[in-house]
Amino acid sequence: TTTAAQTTAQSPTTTLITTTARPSTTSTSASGPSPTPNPPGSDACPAAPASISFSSSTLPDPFTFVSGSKVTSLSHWTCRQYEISTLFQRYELGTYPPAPSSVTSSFSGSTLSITASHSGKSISFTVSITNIPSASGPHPAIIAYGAASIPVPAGVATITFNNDDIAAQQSQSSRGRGKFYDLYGSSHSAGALTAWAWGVSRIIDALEQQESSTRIDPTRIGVTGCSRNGKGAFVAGALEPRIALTLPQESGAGGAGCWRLAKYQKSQGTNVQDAPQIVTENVWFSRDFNAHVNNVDSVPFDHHMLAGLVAPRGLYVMENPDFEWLGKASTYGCMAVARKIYQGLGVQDRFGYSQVGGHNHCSFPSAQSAELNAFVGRFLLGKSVSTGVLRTDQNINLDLTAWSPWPVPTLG
Ligand code: MCU
Repeated sequence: TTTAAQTTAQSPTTTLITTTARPSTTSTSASGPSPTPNPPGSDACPAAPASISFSSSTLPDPFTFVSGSKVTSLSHWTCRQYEISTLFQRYELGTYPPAPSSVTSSFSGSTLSITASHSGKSISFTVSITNIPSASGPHPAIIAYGAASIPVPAGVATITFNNDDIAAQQSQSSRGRGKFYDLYGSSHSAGALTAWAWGVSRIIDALEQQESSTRIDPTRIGVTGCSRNGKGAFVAGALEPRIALTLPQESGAGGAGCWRLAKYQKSQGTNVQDAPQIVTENVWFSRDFNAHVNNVDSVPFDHHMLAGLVAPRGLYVMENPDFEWLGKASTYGCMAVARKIYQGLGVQDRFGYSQVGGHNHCSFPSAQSAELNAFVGRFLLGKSVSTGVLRTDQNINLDLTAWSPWPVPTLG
């Protein structure tokens, strides 16, 4: 008894729903693993110290709080994630604001319209939802910054997000420009990556309101973007726990790369983007990061811990070794160490890093298709397929034990 694929005609009617609050915790996807709320904002977690004196030339220990106390349980880890998120926002990303007082939405044709209000101001933006499967659903979707440059598998809708509309990224002159800053003020500390993550959160708020009209399941959402937008996708996955699968493509420095490893590569003569350069190019980070770029050893985290904020949710990082600027060793080393965090949580198979060359920047190589399909299959389509990869087609010369000289506890 097979059921013929059901064709549900898209209703042209517009639904308008208003909410004043959004749930702060994440829900479980139909058959994928349950994501943990992250960061939890739990009162039980110690606040990150206001003043921190830190120095480490190797990648900082994700399993030790700034206070020196050790993470020995999953609930400690949840608090440590809260601390790590606080530190990322304080040093590098700027403040990720809580949900605004009101978010309203409507869906018509393929356009999802979203209005967010805060302190008497409001902004509106739209995203398009395409390739919604004809069966009644609800269906998973991937939010693509700019436009998808990965092949989105069948059965998954694409939500196209014009992130530049929320925060501009045109050299230094675009600081504080875009709808996020219209709402929160042009001097808000958030850099563009954080402002875009806020936009993704509002898209998910709207999807929660519009599940019956869009037929998109808000608990099975992925996020992707390439290059600068890959940094954005990575940060969205780190800051928004309702994202089930994070797919950064060729994000390089400021995404999958670690600042300390880029500094080292540069000292070895590699033309890799590093922290002092990146803040002169664009407004991806908070202005507050400028004070730290010449002394990254004093930053109490590095980007292996950005992946640690995504954990235990699905993460598949794609990189391209052919462009020196992206830092093939700094992304490989950073993510190989990130995988130790997933390992400590007992979910190493939910982590993927794959570095494959022989293609243009942001042009997806078919050699990664099976891995991408497995991650999407498991975390968005609810298939029972195996995931988990750490792969490079290069010869990377890094002593990873020396770069991460801390023990990995067994938490999960
Ligand atoms: C890898 O992402 C960036 C990189 O950080 C920039 O330095 C360069 O200008 O642009 C890359 C990019 O976004 O390419 C589309």
